[in-house]
Amino acid sequence: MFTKPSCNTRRSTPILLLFFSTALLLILISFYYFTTIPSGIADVWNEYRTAKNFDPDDPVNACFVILVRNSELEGIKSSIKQMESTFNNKYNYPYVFLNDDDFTEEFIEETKKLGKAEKFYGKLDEQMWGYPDFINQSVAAEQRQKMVETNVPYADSESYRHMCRFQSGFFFRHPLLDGYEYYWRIEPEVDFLCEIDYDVFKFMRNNGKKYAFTLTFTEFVATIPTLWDTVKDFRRDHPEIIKRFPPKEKSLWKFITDDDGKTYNTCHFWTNFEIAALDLWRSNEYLQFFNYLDQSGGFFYERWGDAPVHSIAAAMMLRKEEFHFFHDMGYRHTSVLHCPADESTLKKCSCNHDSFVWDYNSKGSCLRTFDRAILN
Ligand SMILES: Nc1nc2c(ncn2[C@@H]2O[C@H](COP(=O)(O)OP(=O)(O)OP(=O)(O)O)[C@@H](O)[C@H]2O)c(=O)[nH]1
Ligand SMILES: *[C@@H]1O[C@H](CO)[C@@H](O)[C@H](O)[C@H]1NC(C)=O
Ligand SMILES: [Mg+2]
Repeated sequence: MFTKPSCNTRRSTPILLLFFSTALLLILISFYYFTTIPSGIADVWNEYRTAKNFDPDDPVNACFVILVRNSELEGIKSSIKQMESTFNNKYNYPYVFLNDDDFTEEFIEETKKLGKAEKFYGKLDEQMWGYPDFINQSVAAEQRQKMVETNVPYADSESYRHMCRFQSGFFFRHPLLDGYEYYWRIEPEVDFLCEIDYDVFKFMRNNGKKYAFTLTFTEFVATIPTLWDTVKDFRRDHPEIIKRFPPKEKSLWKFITDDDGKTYNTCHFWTNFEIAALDLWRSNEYLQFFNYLDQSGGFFYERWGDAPVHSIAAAMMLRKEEFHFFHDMGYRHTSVLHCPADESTLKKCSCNHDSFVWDYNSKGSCLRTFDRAILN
């Protein structure tokens, strides 16, 4: 039976008890408050904001960056029109156009007409688009001819190799990008298929995101025979840099290797769509990594893509929570499409799941590897 507390005890005992238990509670609360690390998202975010000294509504210094040829004018007009109508007519982030050649007047005139955002046009110099002197160009030519037999795309293309090296090591150092903290890379002939009704760059900054993607893929092994060995050599030769990276289990290490680094599983983010923080690439760590790869000659003697190079570096350098998969952005490049899976997002999109949903279903996708790496 339930018994009521007796009424005949002396009055002072409960008062004293109340006093001491309240005091104990207060001591416990302040102990907890001052000694534990805040674990709620809001606390972590507040800490981050204080450290970075910004307000969530502060503007972000960000731009679109577009490497493009004059001959691709129609293709880039199409991409920009869609970017404007789905996102940028509300936010007006500027566009930076880059080219290894001079942009024609026609190109500048035609692209300036698209939307209200500011547009800037720049040319690449010899250092950003040209052979470094440590490359033996006759060896490079022989190697290109050998690669033709493997049937990989762009096996014999010189310009494609300059493009991949530029995107790996130089675009973020172009003077036109100097004032910016974040960029969104765009290519000609792509589709942006969903209405985006929030400021993507503020999302990146306010949530501490450094690298974001929509598509993942495996790489043609014939284009990167010695890339992973070179990464391993870098890790061996530069312990002082590796030491500054997050520990493997806090990084995205498992996105790029299934056997703790023995081999590269070839997973990478597709860089034709890329939203990221420029300080990732401008960091001393990345520049040393890029230079090490560059000196080995693989951009020219093989055909290393900027996608595996960026992905391997980001996977080693960033913490898991600094990555973001923009599942809500419909995006198409060539025949590969990402279309949002959830029904309410899909209402804002002009794509469907009837075909080409590579990132969810294809064996060429690494999205599941990404999910696994994030979760453990
Ligand atoms: N200015 C300039 N831009 C280039 C050159 N080569 C490639 N690009 C640009 O670099 C980007 C990637 O080149 P693409 O040829 O589309 O390569 P990709 O996306 O790997 O392959 P695709 O499947 O053919 O689209 C595009 O924005 C091109 O416009 C070049 O020689 N000069
Ligand atoms: C470049 O490679 C070619 C062919 O292998 C070789 O004959 C030549 O000596 C090399 N040039 C230099 C400067 O090393
Ligand atoms: Mg392309």
